[in-house]
Amino acid sequence: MRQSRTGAGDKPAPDHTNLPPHDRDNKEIAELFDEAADLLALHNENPFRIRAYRNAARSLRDLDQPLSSLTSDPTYKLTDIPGIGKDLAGKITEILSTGEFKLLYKLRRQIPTGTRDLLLVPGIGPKKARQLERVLGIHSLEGLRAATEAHQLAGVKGFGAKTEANILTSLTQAEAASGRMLLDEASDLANRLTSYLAPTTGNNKFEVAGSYRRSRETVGDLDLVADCDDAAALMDRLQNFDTAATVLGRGATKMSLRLASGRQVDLRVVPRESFGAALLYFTGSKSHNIELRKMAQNLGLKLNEYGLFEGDIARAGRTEEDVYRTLGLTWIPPELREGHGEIELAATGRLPQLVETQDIRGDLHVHTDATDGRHSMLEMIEAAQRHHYEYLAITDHSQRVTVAKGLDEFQLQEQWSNINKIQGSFPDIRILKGVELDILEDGALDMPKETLKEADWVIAAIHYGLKQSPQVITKRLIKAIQSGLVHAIAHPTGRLIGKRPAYDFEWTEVCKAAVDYGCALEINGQPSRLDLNEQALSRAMNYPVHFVVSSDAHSMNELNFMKFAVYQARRGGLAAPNILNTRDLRLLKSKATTS
Ligand code: DGT
Ligand code: CA
Ligand code: CA
Repeated sequence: MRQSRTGAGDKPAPDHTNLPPHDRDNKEIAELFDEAADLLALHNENPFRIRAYRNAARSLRDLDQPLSSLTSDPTYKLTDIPGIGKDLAGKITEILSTGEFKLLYKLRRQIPTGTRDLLLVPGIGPKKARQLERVLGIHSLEGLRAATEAHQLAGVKGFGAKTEANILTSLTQAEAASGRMLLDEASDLANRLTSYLAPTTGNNKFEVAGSYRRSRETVGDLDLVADCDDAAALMDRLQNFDTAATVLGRGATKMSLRLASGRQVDLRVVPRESFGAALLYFTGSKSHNIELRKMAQNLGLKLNEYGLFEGDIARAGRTEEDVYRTLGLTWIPPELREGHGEIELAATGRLPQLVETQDIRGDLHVHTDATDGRHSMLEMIEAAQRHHYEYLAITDHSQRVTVAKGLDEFQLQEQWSNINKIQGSFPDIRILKGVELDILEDGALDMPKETLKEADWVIAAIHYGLKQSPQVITKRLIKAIQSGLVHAIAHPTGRLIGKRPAYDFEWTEVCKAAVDYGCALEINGQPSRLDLNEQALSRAMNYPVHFVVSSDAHSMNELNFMKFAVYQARRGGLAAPNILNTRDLRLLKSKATTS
């Protein structure tokens, strides 16, 4: 067993035997260091730096004394641990004292989830993941499957036919485990479950927690948390939600169910006084929970799904607010609970005032049956009125998008004169004459300038030539922005979740042009797009650029997709003033160069 140093002079080594076992710390910090090493390697960082994190992780796992007790000895030096130099000792102190690890948050923000998912496949480490990304442009498990099935892997350096075959086998497993719901499916299921269970949950507390409550862009399973006098009755009812469901497990307070659709639902029933702590725990994320638990430990408290305890005495637990307050934090909105530095912001009162769905005054991206929408313009306007919007932009496709029956200038002008005619019948909502304008492969606009000058609202988008180089895409976007005729760029990265990676471009150049020309960037609420997503937002927010949130509705019902755009904006930390369509119509256009 490793001994604490007795230090200089007469000071005896402290007796750790009475301390609670904190040996979780060693393992958890080792895990964080391993993750940091993986992400640094994905970044192609200095190999020595990567190896330092890996060695340190191994050292911490081998250590047979809890770090927290070692550090409470003032004579002990972390640098005495093999493989821990000054820099890493500082990181350990940071994690132990603040519960945070800033470098890791930064790395997590910088690397898209899809790329990180590749590391879940056995046989693929950071080096291979980078190779796949560089040579074949693979950014997701889906992309990896397509390339593997097309036998493209065998030709890549470091991969042979055998590796390819192995990857194909392990992929199936990885995908089966990671079959995830898009937000509309998760939201429908959550709503159906909530109303189905309402007769049993009655006046008690009930909430859908997990990644769903955090509005992550995809959801693995639904986690229900209830406080209920009769747990068995609630479970019986849940079991009958879907008669073809399989019960994966059932105990006195928890149950897991696989629905006929293959989706999993977990239920946890807790006493009333624990509801807040349980909701907090099952909302996650895991990294957020780990940081909170560390904070609690630093205050001499213990946090779990039953409450925040001092010895055996509960200090908080009934509500989330109570728990956060007792830890010295303001309540943190679920969308921010990803372990990206939100706890520090909450501790210092610097959390942003996140935008809310009620702040949104109009939808600026909507299609009709003139192109690929399902409902007529009148139907879309009436539906928008039910959302109490003050304005609505009709933005059908321009001609280049032939698959969507895109409009030419004459058809567009006809639609606009139609808007002029009917506006009088809708005194409460202003209909904006708009278009979703294609940015052609050479950056030219898919509509004559003269026509565009008459538009109230032009959103421009790239639908073709998505595989062009980042330099070419950058030029296209900038050329469109510099035309001075474009109010916003729609779905700016073009990604489709699980189907198509984002195209890349020079963010600095595009964002600077957007700022200079008063062109906003869209956060698109289509569940398969959610574009910009939180990683993209954190890049774009380095510039004083404006955003719009849109539904991109292709039917009346899809106007509801606005909420998904708002959730992603919240995940990106956006406040109402960052978003143009929280504004009054007169203040809507941020354009500096045209009017
Ligand atoms: P998902 O379902 O994959 O989209 O993601 P989550 O975040 O809903 O994860 P899930 O369903 O596995 O667990 C729900 C929450 O429970 C999770 O966000 C945090 C909490 N939790 C689960 N496992 C652990 C754990 O090992 N440690 C800690 N601290 N929290 C956990
Ligand atoms: Ca979940
Ligand atoms: Ca779960």
